[in-house]
Amino acid sequence: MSLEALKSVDPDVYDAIVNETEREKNKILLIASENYASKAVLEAQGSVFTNKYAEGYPGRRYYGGCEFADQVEDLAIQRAKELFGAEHVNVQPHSGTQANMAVYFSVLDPGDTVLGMSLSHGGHLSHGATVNFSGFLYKPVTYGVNKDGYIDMDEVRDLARKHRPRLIVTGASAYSRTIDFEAFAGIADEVGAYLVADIAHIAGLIAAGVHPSPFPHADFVTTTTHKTLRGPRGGMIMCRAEFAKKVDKMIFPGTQGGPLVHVIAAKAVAFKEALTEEFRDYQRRVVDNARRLSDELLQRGFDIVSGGTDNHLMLVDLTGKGITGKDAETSLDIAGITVNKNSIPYDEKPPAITSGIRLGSPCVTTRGMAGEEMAEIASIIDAVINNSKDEDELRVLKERVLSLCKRFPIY
Ligand code: DSN
Repeated sequence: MSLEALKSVDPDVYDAIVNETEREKNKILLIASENYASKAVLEAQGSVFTNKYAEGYPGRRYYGGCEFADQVEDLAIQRAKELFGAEHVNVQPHSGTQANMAVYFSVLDPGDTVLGMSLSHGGHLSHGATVNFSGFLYKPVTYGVNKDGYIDMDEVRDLARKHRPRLIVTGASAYSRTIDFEAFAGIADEVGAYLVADIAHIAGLIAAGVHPSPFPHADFVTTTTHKTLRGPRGGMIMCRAEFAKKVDKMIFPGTQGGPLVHVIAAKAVAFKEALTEEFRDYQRRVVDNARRLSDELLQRGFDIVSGGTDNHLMLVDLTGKGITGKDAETSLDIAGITVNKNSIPYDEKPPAITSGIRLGSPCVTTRGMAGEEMAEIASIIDAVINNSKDEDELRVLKERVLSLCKRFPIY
């Protein structure tokens, strides 16, 4: 995209964008929740739809001139329905947390009990973390993973029977194993709870059929659109038809004003891309690459929580390596590999330090990297962790990263 106007009006922001482009080009991005959106998605998101107010829904707006906004929102809705087999779709949430908020507001009263995965075991802020609205507006009860790193469905059932939650939310930000939506639905049915599946991390895998679908098991399915789904930054709610009116009212006017029509246009583009065989193949490669990276790290003596991965991410437990997640993140970044520090289950270190790092394969797979490159990345990570304080060695390793990046250009 040409940035000529920006360059002359605001050289500071122009420089930041150029620098960010270089960063994304010359580093290996292993943040599990990130991806490279396509040029078509970027163009739609950077379009004149950013100028448009369109409060309301297609055909029922509070502003004139919404005919083309209606067109892109209808396209996004129809494509999402096709992609996920959803009865009702709302593409207006600005984020995954806002999607969850609208769902909770549509069926819960303040003080109701919500059962979700503990943030410290891989859950998400909006699943009942005490620092989030979901934790202070509702009464959170949390389940975790067992010592093997797996969600223990017996524990979930016991907690549900004991606390009788009005809503159970499943889904995670740092869980590398398949989520059994059917088992969650059985527990929710038994205790009379609504079931929300937050599929933000694995939406692309589900769309491609490489992870089981939450449909028809969940009452509500929420997601972001920018992770494995590879669309613009944003959120979405899917639900049974019976909840359609309540959900729509809780997005607008309940918790949001005007929708971001330029983002909705970009969501429509991403969903079109996700309906292709190329995308399904991409998701299969995402999972293959994560598995290969995990295997290569295991062979080099790293501990992976749960011993591996079924999806796009893994949690590396660095306890045995004598380095914190924070320091590993810093040293890896010096060598050109971007990751995030992450608490591991039963972590004794605080969240700002942590004993682990989270690695994901979506970005490197979008660049076209495959098995051999996963082996090379694991070898570089191993060398960084073993030489984390040796700046000279980290600079040498950075050359290996650069050479990989040059072979797999972005855009
Ligand atoms: N913060 C996101 C992640 O990195 O997983 C989840 O919203």
